[in-house]
Amino acid sequence: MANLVESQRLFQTALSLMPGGVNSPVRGWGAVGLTPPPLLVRGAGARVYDVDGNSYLDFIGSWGPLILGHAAPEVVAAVQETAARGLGFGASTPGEVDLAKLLVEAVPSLEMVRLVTSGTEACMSALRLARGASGRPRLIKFDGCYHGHADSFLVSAGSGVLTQGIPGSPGVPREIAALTLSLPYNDLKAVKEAVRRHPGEIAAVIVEPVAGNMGVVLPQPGFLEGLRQLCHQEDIILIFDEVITGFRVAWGGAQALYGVTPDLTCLGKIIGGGLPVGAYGGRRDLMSQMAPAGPIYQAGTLSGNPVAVAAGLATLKALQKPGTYEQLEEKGAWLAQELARAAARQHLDLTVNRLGSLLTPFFTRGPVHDLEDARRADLQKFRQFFQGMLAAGIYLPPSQFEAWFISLAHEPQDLEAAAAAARQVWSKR
Ligand code: KE4
Repeated sequence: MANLVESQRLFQTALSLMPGGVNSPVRGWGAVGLTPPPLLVRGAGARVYDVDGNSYLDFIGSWGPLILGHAAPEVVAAVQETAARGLGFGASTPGEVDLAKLLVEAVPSLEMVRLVTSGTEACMSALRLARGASGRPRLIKFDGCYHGHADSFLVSAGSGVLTQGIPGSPGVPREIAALTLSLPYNDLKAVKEAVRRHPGEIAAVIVEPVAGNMGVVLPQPGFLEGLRQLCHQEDIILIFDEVITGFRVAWGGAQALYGVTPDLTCLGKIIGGGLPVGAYGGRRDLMSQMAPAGPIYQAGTLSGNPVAVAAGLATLKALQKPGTYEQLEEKGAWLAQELARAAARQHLDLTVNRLGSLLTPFFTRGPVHDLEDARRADLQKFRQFFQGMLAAGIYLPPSQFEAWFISLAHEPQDLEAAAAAARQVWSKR
């Protein structure tokens, strides 16, 4: 194991100052039974460096935003140049007009868009819009999908598939949770049954068009199309949460790739290039109901912050280079295949789900099409793998139920190093 003396010291202090020593739970590494997590001080390209001087090949990429890799020169330059002119004004700026224009031109569902500062804010606001515009209270989401930490989304599936949700966290009132139905991902039949049971009460269906928060789980053929058709028939607002997939799986997101256009879309991560930017948008008749154009309220001091917008614009402009998504596809396909081959050689049960540069190796046999399948994964095997890879200098998401993010900065030798480390870890089993 790497020397983590300084991380240990700092993390002990962090533990006394911040809950679990972190500012977001997944960073606590509880799921992999390792403390301290290394405290990182620098990133460059595909690598990150911790406070003790150890370096790692990074497959988290700040949980998705850093599709260009760490400290991409064009992004750093745009941030420096913009910040030197002021860090924010609480007023409209040319940069946010440019970003809004780029998003509306790129993402099929966007006729209008509102910038916010996180994916949570984007999803929370899209839900309020759907409820405000429809006058309906209920929401359908899917088990294993995560849409940020607003109350209505922190809901576990009820006891029966079709019973109303129960609070997924203390602090979420039962009354709020009861308005959310959480159904199995890819189960269109369950959605139809839920809609039948609650006629005229469902404001929205929200879905990660490619799930990333139970590990990567792909939509089965007909699932997204079926949701689109059902929502159209029942006058339910279909929301695609593309916080992960937006500009990750394709320039126009999963909706462009699968040819299914939602009524509203939530974005985040890549559109901020590593700085705090989220966005929600969609049909003009819906978005024009948001204050101050309409009566539905949402606001934010740092929404459209010029420095964050500059990072997002620089990142998106870099992604417009020809061949970008072909490169990401090639990198993802190669690594997924090598992991599968290495596991097969060791007769290890492994299912690798992948789309483009997003992938998750599940320590299980057989397909993973929903949360129930994902939960069959052997978490002890995942934990051993994670620890072995970390010892080999490969920094993976510290949970079986997260996605690996490959960036344009991951060179073939970096992917080979990760594959070689996996072969090594599995040969020692
Ligand atoms: P943020 O509020 O964390 O910016 O976005 C919430 C969110 C919304 N929708 C999707 C599909 C998301 O994946 C996320 C956040 N993703 C997690 C990682 N799975 C962020 C990492 C964290 O929570 O620290």
